[in-house]
Amino acid sequence: MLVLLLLAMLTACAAVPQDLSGKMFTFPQETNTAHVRLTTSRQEFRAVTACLRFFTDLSRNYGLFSLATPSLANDFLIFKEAGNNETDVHINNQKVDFRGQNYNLNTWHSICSTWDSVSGLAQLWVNGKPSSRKFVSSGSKINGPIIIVLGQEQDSHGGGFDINQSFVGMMSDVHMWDRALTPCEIQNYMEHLSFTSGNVLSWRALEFQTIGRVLTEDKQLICY
Ligand SMILES: *[C@@H]1O[C@H](CO)[C@@H](O)[C@H](O)[C@H]1NC(C)=O
Ligand SMILES: *[C@@H]1O[C@H](CO)[C@@H](O)[C@H](O)[C@H]1NC(C)=O
Ligand SMILES: [Ca+2]
Repeated sequence: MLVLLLLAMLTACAAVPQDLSGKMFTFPQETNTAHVRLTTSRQEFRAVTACLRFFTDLSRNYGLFSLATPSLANDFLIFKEAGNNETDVHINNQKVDFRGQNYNLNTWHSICSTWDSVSGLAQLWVNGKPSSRKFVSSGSKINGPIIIVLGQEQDSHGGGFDINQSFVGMMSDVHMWDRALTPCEIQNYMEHLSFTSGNVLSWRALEFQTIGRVLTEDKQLICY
């Protein structure tokens, strides 16, 4: 009974939104278990934008943002390929690749991906630079129950993690919207100017649960 009560309390705690301004998630170890699960009540999307900032020294491939539904493990996925020149965006298990947006190791990067089902186009923004707008999937929607995971790439709904696709490093400022942001809004995010928080996921009111060794730490700022 006590255990049940404790479990209920822990679950309740996990659901309380936290303001993570000035914080980051640290993924300090290569595992096939450690991850963060993000919770939202929104379950149906005809358009999305997801933005986050990350820091890593990985040159192998890894997942940056993994949204799965029971039938589609890659219903919305941002996936970095090995080497440094290709990042894939998957929608409804369809993949499109964006090339030539290489980013250096050991420095913070801002990344956003947009998609809308009317045009079917996805676009990837890296450090203020847009990609070509490319077709990935149209006329469909992302339909929950959704599970959103940071730190691992889902090959099944909430699982199927591969240690060789795990993320090691830090992540911050994760936001998600149910529409494609305008280029101006994306620039504002990337340049740390004022922007409207995500209405699906907001770093300023994030409902999340960490599993395994993931730390919530103060973002390290450079002193002048
Ligand atoms: C990535 O592109 C750069 C030039 O932008 C090139 O020098 C490098 O070889 C490419 N790396 C890979 C792994 O393709
Ligand atoms: C991960 O990569 C290492 C080194 O390339 C390899 O030895 C190992 O078998 C891989 N593990 C999985 C689960 O694929
Ligand atoms: Ca995988």
